[in-house]
Amino acid sequence: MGNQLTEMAPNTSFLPTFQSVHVVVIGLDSAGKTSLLYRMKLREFVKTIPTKGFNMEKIKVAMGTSRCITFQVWDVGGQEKLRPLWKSYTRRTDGMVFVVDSTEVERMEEAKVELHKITRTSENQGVPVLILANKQDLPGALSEAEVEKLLTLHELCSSTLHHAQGCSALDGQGLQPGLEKLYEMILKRKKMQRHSKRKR
Ligand code: G3D
Ligand code: MG
Repeated sequence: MGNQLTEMAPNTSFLPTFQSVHVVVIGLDSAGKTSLLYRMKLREFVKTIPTKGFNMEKIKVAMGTSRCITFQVWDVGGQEKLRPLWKSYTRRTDGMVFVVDSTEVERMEEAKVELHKITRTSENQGVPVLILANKQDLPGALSEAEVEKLLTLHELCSSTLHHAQGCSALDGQGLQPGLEKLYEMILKRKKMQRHSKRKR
């Protein structure tokens, strides 16, 4: 479920380890961003209320057996009037997590527009994106392949590493592999940036 660049980088063990990464969680209102944040932080499903501003948490995630990475996660409100703020939170971020409610087929077009808009801003050129197809525990949830198609991920800029992952904040499935993939994409991008700096 990714683009060519991500598939070219299956093994990152030769790369240096970055201990802390800055990640912003965005997506339409009610997609499950805050629930996912607290599932990652507390390893349990927490009853949420709509996010008016943002939540920030530092989350330690084990990567394989020898690495532990701290994700500094900003969860930003997804209501329409709050979306212009996404730009300021995504500035200088290492990676983005874009969450969709996989049961809301009718809102996929709206999600697609917002995803493409935020990845095209000049500050976010090439910032890796993990697309979380959330609420996989519910009947009728679209698969990650269907979400990938409806969000037209193949139309994202070729320099934007991306990966679609099904998950559920309710039971936690899909989160660990999704975060591992995001971290792998972040390392890959840092490596590409170092290479292009050296060439200059
Ligand atoms: P947001 O932060 O993106 O706006 P929330 O979304 O985390 O506040 O979640 C919105 C609603 O979806 C909440 O329900 C929450 O319990 C539910 N939800 C989030 N993730 C999942 C999931 O993986 N599975 C299921 N079944 N429900 C989920 P309410 O009823 O409070 O609106
Ligand atoms: Mg929220």
